[in-house]
Amino acid sequence: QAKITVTETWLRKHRHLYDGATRHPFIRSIRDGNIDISAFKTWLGQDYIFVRAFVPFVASVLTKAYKGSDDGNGDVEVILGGVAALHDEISWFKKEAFKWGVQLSSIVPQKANQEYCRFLESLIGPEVEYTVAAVAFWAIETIYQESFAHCLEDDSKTPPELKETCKRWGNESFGEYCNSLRNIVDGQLEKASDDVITKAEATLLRVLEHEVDFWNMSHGRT
Ligand code: HMH
Repeated sequence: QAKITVTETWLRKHRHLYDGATRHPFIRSIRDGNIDISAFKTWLGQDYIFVRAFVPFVASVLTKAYKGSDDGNGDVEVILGGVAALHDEISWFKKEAFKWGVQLSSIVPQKANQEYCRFLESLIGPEVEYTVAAVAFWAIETIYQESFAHCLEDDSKTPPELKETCKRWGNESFGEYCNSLRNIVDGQLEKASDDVITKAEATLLRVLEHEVDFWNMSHGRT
């Protein structure tokens, strides 16, 4: 029988908050087909800003993976795949914004978004351990994967014009990528000090809170 991993323990312990991030009313409204399109457009414009701020953060995780030097597990390649996907994602946002008539150049980041971007910046510096930054990265990607995969389940009523968006994060290969990130994180946590494990868990909780606030913002609940 496989050993229970650290991420498994955390997800069990924080299930309520985790479900709050992955089964948010915004996501449920996409899944139920009663999403308010203006909320979707708000999310689209705000997420474009978020993803741009996400790039230097992911680059910092890549740098830390490389400097970790014991990269026998291919961490650098997995994270590099994430960087490449972000390049594609930014083009997608531009195309999608055009399709919905959302003017990206005039988007002003809302408070929840600003705070989330500031949080990402706080994780970039060299004083933040690779393990801690990698936990944030894994959680950020996985919340989107689980949220949008939920909108693609057989019994979902997701509007056809939103399916492509859901597939962007909800598709199987993005799911496999998230699993690779999880394996990286569990491998790191296995050999981490108690101090780093404590910091990493606190970081996970902050990511979950920021994600809930981000959905709330899109849903017009702030
Ligand atoms: C707010 N969280 C947010 N935006 C994203 N694009 C992702 C996670 C996944 O990349």
